[in-house]
Amino acid sequence: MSNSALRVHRWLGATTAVVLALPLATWGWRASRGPAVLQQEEAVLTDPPAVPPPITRTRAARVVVQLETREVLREIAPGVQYTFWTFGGSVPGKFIRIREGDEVEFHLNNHPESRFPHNIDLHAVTGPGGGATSSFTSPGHASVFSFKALNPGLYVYHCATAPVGMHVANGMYGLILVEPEAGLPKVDREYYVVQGEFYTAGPYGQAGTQPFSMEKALREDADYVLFNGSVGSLTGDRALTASVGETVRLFVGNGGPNLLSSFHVIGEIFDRVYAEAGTAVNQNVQTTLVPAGGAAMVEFRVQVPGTYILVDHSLLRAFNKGALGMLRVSGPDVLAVYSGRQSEGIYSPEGAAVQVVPGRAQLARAGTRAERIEFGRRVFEQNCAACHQTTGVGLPPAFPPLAGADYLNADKRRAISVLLRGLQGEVVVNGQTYNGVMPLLRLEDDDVANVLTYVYSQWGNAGHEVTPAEVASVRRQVGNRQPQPDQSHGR
Ligand code: HEC
Ligand SMILES: [Cu+2]
Repeated sequence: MSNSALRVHRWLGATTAVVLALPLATWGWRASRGPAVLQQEEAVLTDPPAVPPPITRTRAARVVVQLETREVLREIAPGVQYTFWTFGGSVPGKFIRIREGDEVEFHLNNHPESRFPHNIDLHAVTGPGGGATSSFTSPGHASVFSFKALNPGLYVYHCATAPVGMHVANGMYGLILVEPEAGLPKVDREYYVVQGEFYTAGPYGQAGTQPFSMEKALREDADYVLFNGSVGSLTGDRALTASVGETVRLFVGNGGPNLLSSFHVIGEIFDRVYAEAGTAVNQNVQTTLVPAGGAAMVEFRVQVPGTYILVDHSLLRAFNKGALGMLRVSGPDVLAVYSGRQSEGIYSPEGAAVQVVPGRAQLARAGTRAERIEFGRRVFEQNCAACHQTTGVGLPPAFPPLAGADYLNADKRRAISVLLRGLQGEVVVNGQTYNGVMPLLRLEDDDVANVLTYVYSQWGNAGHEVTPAEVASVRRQVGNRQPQPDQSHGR
């Protein structure tokens, strides 16, 4: 919507219908001579590997996009749980498809059960921050901004809330396609595949709930390198499919946060690659480089039946860290092109032996101080270690220490209130000034009591016990409600 249209719109809300007849008529008259009034529609969004249908409109439209950020506990590998932060519940987030020239009204909604604020930077946006500055959204809130899609192409979007690397490492990325005015050439199948790597406290395949490891992320030492957010997301029953003779287009992205992808399909040659998802088309390509925060469109015709393996050709990532998917092509043999025996056993994941253990039992309430410390350790690993580090030493100058921290040890009620309300602005810990944002984590009273008792019991700290009753008392004082227990987050 243009600025003047926006003004009219706001004015509409505040004025009576009678007074409005005149300016509306004036605006309609101007519209008939000036830019056409755009037709409005809601964008169809899809979960990977599905892609919304091609756009058939021949004119620009005003497209409304509704995207929700959600934090979900989900399998990253068989028997291994991870709390993913997502755009729409999946990794990568929902696929958005618009057309060059469209005006997009973007709504970012942060689910009320989120623990963190989020925002979105779309590489398809021309404007500071790609939308990030206009879309910072706290849990349970929504924000809206508009942009015009000036350049066609396939673009990455991602969260850009600090610590940015952590939000992206947890899965906050996806793709938005801006179709050129003339549309893309017609193909039989389109799929959505995004690579991203994950950094977990335990090594690849270690069973149980795995927290994010900031230390490993800083070293770029990934435990998992994945297509579409989990080991096996595109294998077995979940393989992509096509029939002999069909044309396939893959919208390939790389969320990173750190690694480049050498994207390759074993047994196929890309007939066409829109390298870096730009406009230039390269032909007859074996492996295409997809940089972190970048994308590519690859197209090929499948001529021979069988299973084709999608990999990052940095091969230990493919066979040992998860970056392996499948495209199953059905149809009659075409011996003139390929005469060999069909076998599926050659290219399959090797992994580390993945053990499956029963899920962790629901936590009981702590009865003793020792239990409180034990339960608190788990809360700490899930919720605090990413920033304050497992050893509590923090990561100056971004994250203050909890180990031997004068700020923490001086005042128990103040520490409780930091957890209940978050903390921002300048704070001095052990003589060093920090000026960051500690997000509000939405923990229950028991979890706050347990985690602080754990923190106070470690690293030479004061040894205080914090009880749920004390937390409840501070909560009444600062006036915020306890979140309801739910199953959707790691505890
Ligand atoms: C996303 C990163 C992040 C997470 C997660 C986080 N914190 Fe913090 N924390 C910070 C930052 C940044 C500050 C300093 C804020 C400022 O500068 O105002 C801080 C400050 C604090 C302080 C006061 C300063 C000090 O060092 O004593 C305490 C206590 C604290 N955090 C405890 C926790 C606990 C316990 C958890 C887990 C339940 C946690 N934090 C989770 C980033 C984080
Ligand atoms: Cu985020």
